[in-house]
Amino acid sequence: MPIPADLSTLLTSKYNEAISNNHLKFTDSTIATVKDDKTKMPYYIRYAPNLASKPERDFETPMEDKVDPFANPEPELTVLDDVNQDGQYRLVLNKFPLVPEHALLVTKEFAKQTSTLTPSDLMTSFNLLKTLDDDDKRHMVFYNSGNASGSSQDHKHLQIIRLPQDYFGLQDKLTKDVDHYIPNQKTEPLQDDKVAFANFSLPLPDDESEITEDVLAMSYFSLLQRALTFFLDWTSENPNLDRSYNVLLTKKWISIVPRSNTKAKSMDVGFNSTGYAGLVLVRTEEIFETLKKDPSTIDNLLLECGFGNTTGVKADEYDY
Ligand code: B4P
Repeated sequence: MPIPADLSTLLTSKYNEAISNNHLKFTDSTIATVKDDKTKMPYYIRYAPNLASKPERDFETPMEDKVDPFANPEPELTVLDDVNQDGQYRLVLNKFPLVPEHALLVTKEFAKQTSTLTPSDLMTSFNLLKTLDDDDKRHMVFYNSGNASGSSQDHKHLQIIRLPQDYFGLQDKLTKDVDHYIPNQKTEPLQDDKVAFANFSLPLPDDESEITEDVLAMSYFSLLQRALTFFLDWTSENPNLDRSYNVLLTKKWISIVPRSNTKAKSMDVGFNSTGYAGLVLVRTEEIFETLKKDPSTIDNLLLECGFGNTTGVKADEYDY
């Protein structure tokens, strides 16, 4: 069954209702748009002071003792109880958004956040993008997978947010005017060579009718394969590295970034997938001012939470 054509209206009315009934907590933020002259990377730095008091992610409590907010999501937050009418997914409003109408695509049955995305996860995400995007609004789906990816909930969920107006980020630049292809032994995915961190992207076919489960799955797995090479521990020097990565998807491209840490070591800044599209979240004024003054610092923070750029190096020749 297709996703309801009036999803955008449904989402807006559910969100407005949840706000007025205090079922979700919107956090105010201030935005600065900056550009790193060295990498040409544009950043949206979002400063949300009220998040400073939010508890840190809880890695101590065993999963079975944690409350799973997606097992029985609140009806007041549930936009679609059965997204495809096949018993697989719910669409739920994010209870703690910074961006209005931020929603989560959640599996009905428990699945782990570390599990790979299925063709159906990808197709459903793409169909949501197709239904929600219009001439004014563009959205991005993202998936934080693994302990170092910025994820805090263990129940499988993808997230969908509206991108800032006129946003044109790393992946947009990289895939512009490039035809869709699937990397093979001879061709690598696209990688922006100006930024310090490893990033892998592919343009999707221009003709949306060609974007099938197979196309999305092959694109995702070819990028994932590159990302996972960072976790092959040939030397056993990093026995504690677990497989963490971010997936970013729009109607035009798919991108994967392998992750080494949730938070940078040199500054108290953490990233989820959004950071690798240039959407940076900070919680203190001091850090906000520092990053605004010198946006090139952000590239280094993203590197600290990812891996070094591998442009020009074949996947089987990576040297960590
Ligand atoms: P995860 O994948 O586990 O983690 P996350 O997005 O980093 O969210 P986290 O909660 O750790 O937030 P953070 O302080 O970094 O996603 C879990 C999702 O489920 C989150 O969206 C969470 O809010 C939501 N959730 C938790 N309990 C819920 C419940 N009972 N019902 C419904 N939803 C529930 O960041 C705070 C918020 O800002 C997050 O929503 C995050 O996604 C968002 N954010 C981070 N960076 C951003 C950026 N640059 N721009 C816009 N928004 C950003």
